[in-house]
Amino acid sequence: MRVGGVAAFVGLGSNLGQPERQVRQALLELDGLADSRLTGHSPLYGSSPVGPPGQPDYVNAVARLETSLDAHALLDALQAVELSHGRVRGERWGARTLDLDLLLYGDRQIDTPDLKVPHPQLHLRAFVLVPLHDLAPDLELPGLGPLVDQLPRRPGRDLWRLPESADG
Ligand code: ROI
Repeated sequence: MRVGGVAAFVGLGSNLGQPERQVRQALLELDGLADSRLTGHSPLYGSSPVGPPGQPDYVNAVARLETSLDAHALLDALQAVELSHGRVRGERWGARTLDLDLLLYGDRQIDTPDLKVPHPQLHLRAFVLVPLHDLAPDLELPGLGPLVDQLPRRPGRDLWRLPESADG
């Protein structure tokens, strides 16, 4: 496979249907995307839901891909993976089996109706910032500056590292 291209970061989140399995399986599927290669991922985290209360805790992680897909083609590919996990687009900010957010696409800033990069909520969400920092501590966020400047000052109780899985 020839890839070469842009480093893209994808946020993974799940809080339904065995969330840890959903996220681990999605990492494998990201590695299998056309014209793309998984070049790393953060540890998995548990997190308290941001948004409407009364939904289960989430599992979150961030993956890095090297891809020669353009940003919109990558978004389409991510949505196909979400659908294969039974994702139904329902209530805004409701529970979901698998959510894949295109967080960053190289150093590009994209503002189209269906795709905004960097992801508009990225700098507000510890469940994205902390795993992104594990993976790429020196990252610059286009239009926002150094990732480290956006990190929460102290670790919150709403985000915790999950143990490595026994089966890798
Ligand atoms: N809350 C957490 N903790 N993790 C998520 O991935 C997540 N995703 C969402 C909303 C509903 C905003 N809340 C979340 O889309």
